[in-house]
Amino acid sequence: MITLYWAPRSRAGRMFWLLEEIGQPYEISVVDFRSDPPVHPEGFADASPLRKVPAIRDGDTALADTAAIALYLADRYAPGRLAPAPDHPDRGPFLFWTFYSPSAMEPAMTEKFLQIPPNPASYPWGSFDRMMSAIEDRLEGRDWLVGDDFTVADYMVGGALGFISQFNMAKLSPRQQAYADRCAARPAAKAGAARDAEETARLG
Ligand SMILES: N[C@@H](CCC(=O)N[C@@H](CS)C(=O)NCC(=O)O)C(=O)O
Repeated sequence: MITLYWAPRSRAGRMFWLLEEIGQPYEISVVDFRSDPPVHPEGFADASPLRKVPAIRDGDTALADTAAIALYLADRYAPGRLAPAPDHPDRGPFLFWTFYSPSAMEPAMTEKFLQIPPNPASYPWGSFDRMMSAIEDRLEGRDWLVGDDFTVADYMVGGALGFISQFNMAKLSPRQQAYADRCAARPAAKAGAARDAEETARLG
């Protein structure tokens, strides 16, 4: 059984969507990083060296970070469905877009949120605007980032676009908005959001 280390009102909430896409049974273990001292359940520190959620444990395997977890679960439980096989021509772009979220989107979102002056040639993520333009270009004539179907690359990028919109960091272009809506309309995304809200309400 997969254990999800989860905290309310955190990035771990989006993990329910992924677990619903995967379709494997899972349980949750609650992390309270807002209390002083924080409450870290058994096994959490081992799974998440930075003590960040989300993290998971799956048998003898434990790891953290949304993108790493997404790739691990897709390769293990939905190969060929949520992740192209290692020898498939789409695998390269799939890896690029799966890790575009932690490598470019998250830092660019921080730049935007903290109003750090852009320095595109020096910052590894370019700039917020360059990061968004690359998504705009990639989505031209495509429903999904790689191939003809949803993969965990879309889970990562579509989910991050959802955050950008939800926290009013920027207005999405019509193409980006349609794509983010397409991702959010997936039954697993809706079921995951409902489960996150339910678990959050349960904690009060
Ligand atoms: N890149 C990471 C970011 C994880 C992250 O920032 N988690 C925050 C909650 S949204 C956290 O665990 N903060 C608690 C802490 O740092 O003590 C991911 O997507 O998994």
